[in-house]
Amino acid sequence: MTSRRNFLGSIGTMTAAVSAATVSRVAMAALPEPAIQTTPDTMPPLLPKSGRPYNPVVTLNGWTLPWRMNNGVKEFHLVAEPVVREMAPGFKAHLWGYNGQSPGPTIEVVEGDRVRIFVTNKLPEHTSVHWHGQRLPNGMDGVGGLNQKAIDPGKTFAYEFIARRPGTFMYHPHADEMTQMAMGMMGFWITHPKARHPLIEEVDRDFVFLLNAYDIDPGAYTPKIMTMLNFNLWSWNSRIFPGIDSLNVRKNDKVRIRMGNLTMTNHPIHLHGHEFLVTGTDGGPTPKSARCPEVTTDVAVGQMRQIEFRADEEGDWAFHCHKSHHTMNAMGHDVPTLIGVDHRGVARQITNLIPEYMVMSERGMADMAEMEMPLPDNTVPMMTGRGPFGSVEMGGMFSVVKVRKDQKPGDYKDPGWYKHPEGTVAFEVSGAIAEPARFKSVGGQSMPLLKKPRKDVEVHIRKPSGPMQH
Ligand SMILES: [Cu+2]
Repeated sequence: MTSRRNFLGSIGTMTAAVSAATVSRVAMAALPEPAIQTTPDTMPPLLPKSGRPYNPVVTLNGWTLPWRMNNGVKEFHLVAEPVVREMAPGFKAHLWGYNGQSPGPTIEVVEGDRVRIFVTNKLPEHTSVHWHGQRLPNGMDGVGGLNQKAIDPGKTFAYEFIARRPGTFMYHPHADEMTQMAMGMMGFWITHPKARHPLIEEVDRDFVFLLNAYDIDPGAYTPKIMTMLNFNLWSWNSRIFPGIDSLNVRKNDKVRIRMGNLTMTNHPIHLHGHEFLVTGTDGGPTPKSARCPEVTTDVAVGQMRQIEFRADEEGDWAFHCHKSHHTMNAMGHDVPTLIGVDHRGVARQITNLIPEYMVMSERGMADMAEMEMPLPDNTVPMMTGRGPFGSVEMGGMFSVVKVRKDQKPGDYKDPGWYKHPEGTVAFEVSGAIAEPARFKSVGGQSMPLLKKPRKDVEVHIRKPSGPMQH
């Protein structure tokens, strides 16, 4: 009964709505049947069948949770449960999530909607749900122990509030948080504006995804939950390249992409070929005077960013985290750099003992992506993805924005590779190369050393080696 009082209290002056919102305890007991998703594919936008109209979002490799209207209240049913998530073709992880997948489904509502979310706990331990960024009664904020009793296994709790502020939000547990987020429990939340909003533009395409990270040893199925920094899988919506779908748009579409970061480090997200504006965060729409053109925006831990741009350049444009080790998949962290080391003799000796042995990285690491070395079961190569010109040599947080003039409005299907107009692809040049002019003088610094070292020092760059502090 406490939660009912909170809900009615939060409605405040909406007296007329109170009676409509009053549901008998019998009706409360009849939970909406939970929708379960069985595939990791990007689902088409869920057009609202009831309630106020809005332009729905598209969740990258995800889906939106259907709801039912119950006496003017939008009712959703989340089921917290262990799931098997395909992170890339051929690689399945045993995670925790909601309604069959990790992350959970996107929840879409409209500003002013009265919302009731049932949360059923099918995990082996207690949980709770925190509605990140929302204005709501304190007892609905979902911090286990602080705002509510945690939801024990087998129990169902209801959260009720009014979606007061339009914007970009997320949800995640606030009970044994480190374990439950390391296992993949999180989801996106959009509150659409109820009318034209001076700071929220209408767009043609609106994509959403969460940045998340896992530590799963090659060949294993379950993330290590005690990892604090050295995660080895950098994912968008629990998918890693080449498992992340492309963002397919029509030329001249106005495109919005919303991202939230639930990893333990920041991610500078970079788009090729276009400039974008950061138009909002989980704090709300960004004032127009504070928007400046960018091609990279950093999404810090626990932050959300929404970017907008006019997709006016046709092509296949890379879209990725700019930390180069976040566009790689699982690898050992202790790989020494062997660039420039000739180890043919050593390789021949080892090959006598282990026939599949291959030396990595004497010319860099691109060889690995091209050769696709034999791997343990259930993992993906560190760098892979076949493009029209060869291996893309990427992994992790990488996808492609595909801009096509013949992509139909509302069509999100992959149009295939871009066909470059004649003469617009970088090309090989043959013939003799002139000796470059080089500066002869060394140094030139304004403050010369008092005493020069007797011998010049030359260093070799060794990267990557040793643990990476992300
Ligand atoms: Cu990153």
